[in-house]
Amino acid sequence: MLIKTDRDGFDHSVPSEITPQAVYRGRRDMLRWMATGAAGAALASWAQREAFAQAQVPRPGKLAPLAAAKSAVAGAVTMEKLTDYKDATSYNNFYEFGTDKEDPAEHAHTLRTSPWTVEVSGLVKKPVKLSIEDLRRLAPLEERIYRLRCVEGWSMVIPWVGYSLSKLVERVEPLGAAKFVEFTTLADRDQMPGVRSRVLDWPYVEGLRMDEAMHPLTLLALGMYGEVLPNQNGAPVRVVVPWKYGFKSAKSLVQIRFTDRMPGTAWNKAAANEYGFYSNVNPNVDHPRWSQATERRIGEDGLFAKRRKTLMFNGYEAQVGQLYAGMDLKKNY
Ligand SMILES: Nc1nc2c(c(=O)[nH]1)N[C@H]1C(S)=C(S)[C@@H](COP(=O)(O)O)O[C@H]1N2
Ligand SMILES: [Mo]
Repeated sequence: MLIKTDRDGFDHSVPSEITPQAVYRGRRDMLRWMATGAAGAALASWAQREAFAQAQVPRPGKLAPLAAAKSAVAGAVTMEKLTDYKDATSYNNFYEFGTDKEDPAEHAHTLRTSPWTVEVSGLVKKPVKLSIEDLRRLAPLEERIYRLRCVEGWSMVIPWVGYSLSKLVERVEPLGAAKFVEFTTLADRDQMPGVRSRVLDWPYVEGLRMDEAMHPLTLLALGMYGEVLPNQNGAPVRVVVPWKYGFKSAKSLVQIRFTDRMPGTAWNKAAANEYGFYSNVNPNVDHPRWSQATERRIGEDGLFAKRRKTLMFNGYEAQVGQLYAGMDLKKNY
C-alpha cells in the first residue's frame, strides 16, 4: 500500500506498517475491514498513526531500557521511516569526541554518565541540582519521533524518549526577567579527547528564547529507541529542538541557566556570519557556503538516491511558525 503524506509531499511505501492491524484483526476480517474503506479513515486517525509508529520502533537491546508512552503532543510523531539505530549511533556530530562523523562512536565510551548532575540556575525562584534519576522521575517519559536536520545538509528520523523541557522549566519557576535559557554541556579533557583541540570555544553552549524553550515540542531527551541514550548521542541527557538545525540540540547537559540576555552560543562564536542564534531550519535562507534547499536522508544514500526537499521549520511550521511571526528570518537566521 502506498500512503501519500501530502504534508511534505513525499510518498512512503510502508507495507510493514499494516502488520499490527493484520495481527490483531486476523486476515479475513482485515480484508473485509479494508474493503469498507474504514482502513483509510483509520490510517488518517491519530490513534492509528500512533499504533503504527509504536510498532515500527525497534528496541536494539544494547543499553538499559527506558519505557515510554506515545506522546500526545501535536506534531511529536512523524510517520516517516526511522533511521536505522546503527546509522543513528555511528554517524554523529559531537565535537568533544572529535570532528569526524565516526569519532563519537569510536571515542565516547570514555564518557562517565553516572553519577551525573544537571544544575538549573539563574533567574529562577527555585534553583536546583538534579541527578539523572531525578530527571527520569520528573515527568512521564514519552516517545517522540522527530526529524533531525543537520546544518550540513543531512537528516535522520529518531524515536527519542523524554518529555517537554517545559516540565522542568515550570518546576524551577523562572522570574519575569528570564528571557532566554542557556544550555551548557560537559567539557572534560580527561573524558573527551576533542576538548583538547580548539575547534570550538569550550564548553559547548547553546540557547533558546524563553517561548522556544517552553514550546511543547522542545524535548529534554533521556533516551532513544526505547533505551537510555548512547554516549555518542549525548548521554545521559540532552535537548532536542526539532525545528532547528541539529547543532541547537546540545548533548550531555550539565547546566541549564535562565538569563535576561541572549546567550553566546558555541557556533555563533565560531562563525557569526554562518550560524545565528535562531538557526531555524529554513530552505529559503542559504548557508553562506552552501544551499539549504535540500537534504540527504541518512540511510538513503545510494548512488541514485534523490535528495529530499528541506521543509520550512523542518516540517514543524504548523506548530512553531507563530513563534516567529513578524520576524525577518533572513536577518534572524
Ligand atoms: N555538546 C555537543 N552537542 C552537540 C554537538 C556537539 O558537537 N557537542 N553537535 C550538534 C550537531 S552539529 C548535531 S547535527 C547534533 C547531532 O546529534 P546526533 O548525533 O544525536 O544525531 O548534535 C548537536 N549537539
Ligand atoms: Mo549538525
